[in-house]
Amino acid sequence: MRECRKYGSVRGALGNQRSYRDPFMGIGDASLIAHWRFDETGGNTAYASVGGIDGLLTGTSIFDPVGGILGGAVQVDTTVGSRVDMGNNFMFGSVDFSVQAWIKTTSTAGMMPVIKHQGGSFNGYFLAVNNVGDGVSATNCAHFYVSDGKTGASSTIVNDGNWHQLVGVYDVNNSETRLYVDGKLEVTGGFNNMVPNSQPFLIASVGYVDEVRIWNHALILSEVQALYEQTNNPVPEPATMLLLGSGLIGLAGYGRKKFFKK
Ligand SMILES: [Ca+2]
Repeated sequence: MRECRKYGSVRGALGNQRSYRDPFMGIGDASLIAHWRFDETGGNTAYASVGGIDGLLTGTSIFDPVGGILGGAVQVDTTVGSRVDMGNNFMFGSVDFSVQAWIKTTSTAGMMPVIKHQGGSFNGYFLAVNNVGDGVSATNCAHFYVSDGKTGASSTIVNDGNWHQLVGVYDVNNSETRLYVDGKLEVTGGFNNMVPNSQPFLIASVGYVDEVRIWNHALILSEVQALYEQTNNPVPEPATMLLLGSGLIGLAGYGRKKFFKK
């Protein structure tokens, strides 16, 4: 795994096209309050599979039906003002919550794959990549911000063109913010009370974004790890399940490896 500012070996690509059934049943279901899959094949609406708040693609934002970590993804470029806009929703008080976005980018521009924030003062929250002017030096890395309680930069480089899972956690009981990258806890940071705003909840990245989720719960390591692992190893498809019963799983696995190899 590459680390920020060290430039070691490069993570293998996870592959672009995946056929899957929902692999997440049971992980944080009770506290999942929003989920966008970005599996649409066209149009300007990102339908919520949980939560009922759809997103509007603005500017040059476009769906890529086969480009996601699971199924399709949305491609956005906040440097030209193109985003996905969920409206003035998901403004929380000082209560536990967690947000996830999977991203794929090679950009060094400051970006917020998830943002609910008014510029110019301490308020709201965002997941950020690169430097976004909040005092965290995070070139090539990610961090999480909640009303100026913020983690430092991740150790993992997240703009290397591979898919990365980012999860930001606001944990009131432990008075901390946390950032997980690719199923691992990377940075624990400071805590402030939430300062509300009336800004829209946006996907404001540069590149691909998939599997954006919000929970009204402070996810713990085992939950984040399970989400990461099950995204990389989706539940076997029905055809594979049949092969399981006939002892041909090795052959199916071989075929799958060939299919996903880049
Ligand atoms: Ca997807």
